[in-house]
Amino acid sequence: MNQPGREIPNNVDLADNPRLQRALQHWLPRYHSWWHDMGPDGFQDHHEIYLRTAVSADSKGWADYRYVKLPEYRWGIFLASKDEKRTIGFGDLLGEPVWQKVPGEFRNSLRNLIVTQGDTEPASVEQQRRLGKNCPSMYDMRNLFQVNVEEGRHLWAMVYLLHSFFGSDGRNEAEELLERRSGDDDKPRILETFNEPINNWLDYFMFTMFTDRDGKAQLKALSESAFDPLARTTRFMLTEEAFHLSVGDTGIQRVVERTAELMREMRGGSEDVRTVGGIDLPTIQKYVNLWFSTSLDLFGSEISSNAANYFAQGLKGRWDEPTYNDHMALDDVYRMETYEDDKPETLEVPMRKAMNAVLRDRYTTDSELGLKHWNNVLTRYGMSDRLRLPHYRFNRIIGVYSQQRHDVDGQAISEQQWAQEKDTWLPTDADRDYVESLMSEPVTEPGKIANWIVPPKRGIDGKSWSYEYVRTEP
Ligand code: BYC
Ligand code: FE
Ligand code: FE
Repeated sequence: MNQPGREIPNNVDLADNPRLQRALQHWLPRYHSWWHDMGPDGFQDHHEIYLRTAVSADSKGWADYRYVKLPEYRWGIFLASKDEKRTIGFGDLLGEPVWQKVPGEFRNSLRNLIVTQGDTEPASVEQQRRLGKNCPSMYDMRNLFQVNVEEGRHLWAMVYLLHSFFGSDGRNEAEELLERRSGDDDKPRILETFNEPINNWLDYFMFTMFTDRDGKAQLKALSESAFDPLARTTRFMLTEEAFHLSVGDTGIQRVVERTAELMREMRGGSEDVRTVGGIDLPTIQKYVNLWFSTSLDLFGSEISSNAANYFAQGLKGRWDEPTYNDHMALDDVYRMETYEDDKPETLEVPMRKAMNAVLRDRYTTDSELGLKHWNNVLTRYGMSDRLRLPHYRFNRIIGVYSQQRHDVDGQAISEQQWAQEKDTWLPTDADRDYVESLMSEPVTEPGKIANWIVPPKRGIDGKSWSYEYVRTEP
């Protein structure tokens, strides 16, 4: 740990940056002890995992694969390559050169954005730390750990920015990122959804499908930032994020396929697929309803002056900002359907104030793609059932729809109707108990798979899915 510059894979000239090295020297041992305490439970010392490690920012060969013990994973610091001519792409400073340092007047806002982003990364590792113990296959276990180490690296990415550009405040924030704990009463993680433990694999696949996808959306928005080091850091994070999303998307697809298979074996009879150990479609739909709605809360309020300021100041843009025509967004309005005293009402919100809703809509389109994959499976099995996203007004805790109950179609309903029907829309304790009863034992033999899911189409790094991705020391 004497010269982190030499040991840490990076493309930020760490070896020639004594100031950053000194800051990291203090933080790294704390990171390692956090990982040891809060990383995957029971897989720290005696298991070697076949993992991908980022080793450069070259789009062709940015990662390599090898067996590593989790604590020995080589977390690194990578930024996408620099474009010397890059200018600010939106907001009041449109067309000016991007910043290589943090302008004093935006320091607090930028720090808060980076801290909020950074906080979710270790939070997700903490939430998922027990899932190795009830995995459906060795392949899935390996993917879980892959996601976990990369979320650890995403924390490093944000800590790199805090240490490099935010002085002693930044160093303090970097410490606190290791002190908050998911679900802790005194020092919880910042955003709501990241304080719930994830104990079963249906929740896990939904989380990587819907909550990691909020990560993708936020990173897309931050990768447009006028603060160039943030833009370049988040751009590289997105290359890793794609795999996290595929874990969720294909994970649910495999669950749906197993359900369809079991139903076909029962010859479409009226029998409950639970009697043969499958996860019934109504239960899957409830989990979709839950995870889509709680992930929408992560976008913040649909009407937000924070969001307007971030956009005006060039700190946070839109998903693929260059594809928009008007980068000022001063004249447009966003038509928002709300309720005033139970009557539908359309608010005309100035576009900049509606940027959280704009990002949420883009996220929704992206989520629909996953739903299409799952429904294609049902079509292939000749089934007429379909899974769908609930309306964005359903089950909201944050934002303009949180004041009123809504059903899955977005209709306003009374508290009493909600109480009567919510168990048909959201997983009940009994649903959870059932799902978890399927996962009481891990399946860890190569080539074996739990009964409630089908194997993936292919494995990792050109290997078969039944490859020995996790080796145990004798
Ligand atoms: N829970 O104007 P408003 C990921 C706060 S996931 C608790 O509505 P704003 C990942 C808000 O902070 C992506 N508090 O919201 C996924 C504000 O407080 P202050 C993470 C909340 O600021 C899986 C106040 O309410 N990245 O990477 O426009 C695995 C009023 O806020 C919540 C980011 O989030 C909530 N849900 O937007 C691993 C990007 N929502 O400032 C990783 C950075 C709002 O008044 N963060 N509040 O004290 C942001 O861009 C914004 O902070 C938010 C909120 C979009 C989160
Ligand atoms: Fe991440
Ligand atoms: Fe992720």
